[in-house]
Amino acid sequence: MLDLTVQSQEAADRLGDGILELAKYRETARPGWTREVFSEAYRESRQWVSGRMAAAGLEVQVDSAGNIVGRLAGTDPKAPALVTGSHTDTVDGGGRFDGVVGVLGALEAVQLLRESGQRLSRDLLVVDFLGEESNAFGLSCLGSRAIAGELTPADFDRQDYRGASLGQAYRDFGLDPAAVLQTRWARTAPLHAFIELHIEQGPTLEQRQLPLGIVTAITGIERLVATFTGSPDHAGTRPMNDRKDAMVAAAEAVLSVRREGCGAPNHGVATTTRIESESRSPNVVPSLVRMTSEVRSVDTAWLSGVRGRLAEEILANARNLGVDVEFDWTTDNTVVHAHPRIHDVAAAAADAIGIPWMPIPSGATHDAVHMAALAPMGMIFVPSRAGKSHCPEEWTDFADIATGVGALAQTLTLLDRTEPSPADLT
Ligand code: HGY
Ligand code: MN
Ligand code: MN
Repeated sequence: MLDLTVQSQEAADRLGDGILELAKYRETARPGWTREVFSEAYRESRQWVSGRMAAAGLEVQVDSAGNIVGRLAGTDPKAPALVTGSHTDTVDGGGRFDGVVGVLGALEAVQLLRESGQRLSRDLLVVDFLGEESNAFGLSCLGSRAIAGELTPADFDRQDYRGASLGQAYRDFGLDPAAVLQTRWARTAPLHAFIELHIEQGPTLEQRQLPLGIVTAITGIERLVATFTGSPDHAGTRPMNDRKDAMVAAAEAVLSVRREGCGAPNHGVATTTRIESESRSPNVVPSLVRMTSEVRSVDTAWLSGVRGRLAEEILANARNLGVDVEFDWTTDNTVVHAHPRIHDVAAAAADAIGIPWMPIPSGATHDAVHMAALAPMGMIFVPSRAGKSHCPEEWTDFADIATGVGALAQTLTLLDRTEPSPADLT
């Protein structure tokens, strides 16, 4: 067994330098580290990522869906490829590690394999997936959905709050929606496995003082945009018992969403991230209010009942206020389980190089959800300081990332040698 643990301070420093270098590409008018999909900062950062992949000795190309793909040739070009990677776009006001650790960490794993004289038999593809974060068009994981063939022409008609379409955003970014739809990495060229290194984005590994998590399942997400329609009135003259106040109905709905998340039997969360009133005047009873919420769980059965439970409670409360409600639900993704074989190989890899680990569900979604449609999938987590993520406080020690890189490199080495099980080919 090759000892691939990344103990060298030099590797940790190289990783850290890269992470801090990439962090310089951000929208300076926004808080934290903001590098949203289709933004200029994102466009410029992708030049840097491509250069970093080339410097790592990969053949780099951008596929027609905008994914940056670096290829490390294996000794057997006929063998189905291994794939790893993540994303480098951020949320608004985000951090420096979400997704970045999986892209730069993969490049460090390539370096580690090279330094250990290890040549994979299979090609290794390192992918920086386009637009993993959910965006104003309400569709996350744009690049990995395209690869998995999950995007539809209707998706490009989705509009942001200003009425601009996703298709136009792609065109403005230099990508042709028609070509994006053709990108799917068809099953005819089967992939051997997909493994993604990522920060945990939660507090568990740090609380348990463990350097590594091996993901068991990735949460499903139900997204809701609820539109409350009441009646506009003069805020100073309409009596309180005779109003159809859309804002009050929405406020009650926010608490219904929160109670739903707090009542989940297993891992379950529910968040309302936006309330918008059409009226701009401070002296008008709100008549049109839009609420954006999401509910997540790795418990498929509980999550499947969310729409009915919330609609019933929100409708009843709104009707008591004389307010109508329309629900626009989207399943961002269903619960996806890591492939048992990939989970076990990652566990064996961690054991082989003496890294303690725990099995862990992912409350965040990832490109791995969509890559699971193309190949047996697994994920490796490294700790997040204080469990903070999607905010400027997001931090993971470089030495912890280097440990995750060692586990990734070892996992890739073991996967390279394992044959697919019959279940993989169904
Ligand atoms: O929303 C998520 O879970 C991921 O960070 N895109
Ligand atoms: Mn991420
Ligand atoms: Mn994220």
